[in-house]
Amino acid sequence: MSNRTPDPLRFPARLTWGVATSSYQIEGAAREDGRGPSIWDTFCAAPGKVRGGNTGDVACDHYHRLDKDLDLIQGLGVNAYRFSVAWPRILPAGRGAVNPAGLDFYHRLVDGLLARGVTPWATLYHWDLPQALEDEGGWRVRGAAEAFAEYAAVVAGALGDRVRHFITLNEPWCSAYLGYGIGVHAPGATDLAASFAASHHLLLAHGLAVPLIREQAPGAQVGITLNLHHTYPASDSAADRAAARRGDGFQNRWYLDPLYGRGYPQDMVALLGEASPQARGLVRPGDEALIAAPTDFLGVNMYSRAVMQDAPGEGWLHARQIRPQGSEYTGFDWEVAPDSLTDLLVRLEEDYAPGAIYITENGSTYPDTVSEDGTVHDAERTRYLESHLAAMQAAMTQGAKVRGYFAWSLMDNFEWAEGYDKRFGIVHVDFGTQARTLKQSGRWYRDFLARTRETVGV
Ligand code: IFM
Repeated sequence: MSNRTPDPLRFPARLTWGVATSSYQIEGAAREDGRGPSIWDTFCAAPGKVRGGNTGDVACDHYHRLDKDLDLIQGLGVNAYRFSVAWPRILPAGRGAVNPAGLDFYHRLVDGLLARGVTPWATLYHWDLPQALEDEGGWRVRGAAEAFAEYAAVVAGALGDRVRHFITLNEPWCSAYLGYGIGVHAPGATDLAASFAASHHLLLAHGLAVPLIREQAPGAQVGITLNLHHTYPASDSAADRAAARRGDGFQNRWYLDPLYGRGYPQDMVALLGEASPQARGLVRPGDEALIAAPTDFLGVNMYSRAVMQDAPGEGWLHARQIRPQGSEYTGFDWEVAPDSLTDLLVRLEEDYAPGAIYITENGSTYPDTVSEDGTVHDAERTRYLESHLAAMQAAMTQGAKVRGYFAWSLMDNFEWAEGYDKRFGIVHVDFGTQARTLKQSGRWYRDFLARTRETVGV
């Protein structure tokens, strides 16, 4: 943990302060009201893919506990809530017939938020691809991008009179690389070329969707969320500095460069060789212009940093991420590195100048338990939260146009391949009883927001 003293945290007025979740991680009701199967239903059903054989069938049962969960959100004093829409609830077969019951759930969610004075932020894709599209090749093929554009237009048309903030994709790096490259996420493929094909089709999906969302929801703010790691060399050697540059290319520039009109980074295209979507003829003339469709904001999901060391012959990147000694680590073994958030935000401003930056996820997992006194004493998460808010504040004083922050996550939920083993919530969930308990970190966030509201207004 850094030695920074986070207090007093002082932010300007009119920032967005929220909590975030995603559909498959919290909703449950996996087979209700006409929802079609998603790649995560299939992945969870395959033996050995998810810790403990856990699934999102019930998750936090949010689908059935909507009103109480909205009260919980309101009680935190946030002014925004970031959720995701489950594509298979809206278009059970991925495209074509719209399922009105699926849309109805999000109408109730959005209306319920607005009635409580909370601004809805809708993410359109947080990894639950309809299985019917995966059966056609999934993100490996261009058809998924076209289907996503159709779906985005349906959701923006239905909700856009009340939802004024749309995020097209959440963390396309994860969908592409974890899902198609190393197989630890759905659909579980292990093929480098497929993962880079997927990354291109995901970016294309975003680019095709942006103008359609604008058409259906005039005046709405549209952006994309990336998971970014500021990248550092393990030593000052030229080799390690080059490894850090490659790590940055893989994790950050592969997405940022085309989104901000620079096209795909040529050093990475060369490194990928035959596995690149360019070599395979998947990047058609005009695609890069579509991907660079102007957006209103960049969503940044930040959890840690990457320290890279040169490793000739190791994987296609010839680099490895090292685990720095003497650092603090979360329950996921992710290094706690708040200063890297400042570096990241300042770098994004300098290199890409997005119209606005929102931290759309930031948080940590620890093995929390409810003590006998009924409290979850998660001091580490509270420190994590405080230190990262201080890091965001530092970046703002250095000129980064950060306009909001969403804590990940509102509540403990289905943490993908880790099942229910990793808890990221500021609200504890007992998955046996579905009891929700505000953790100390949640109380801290609520009190911080109340102080901020008093001093500058939220
Ligand atoms: O839970 C995930 C979320 O779905 C995407 N970003 C990272 C979180 C923690 O792993």
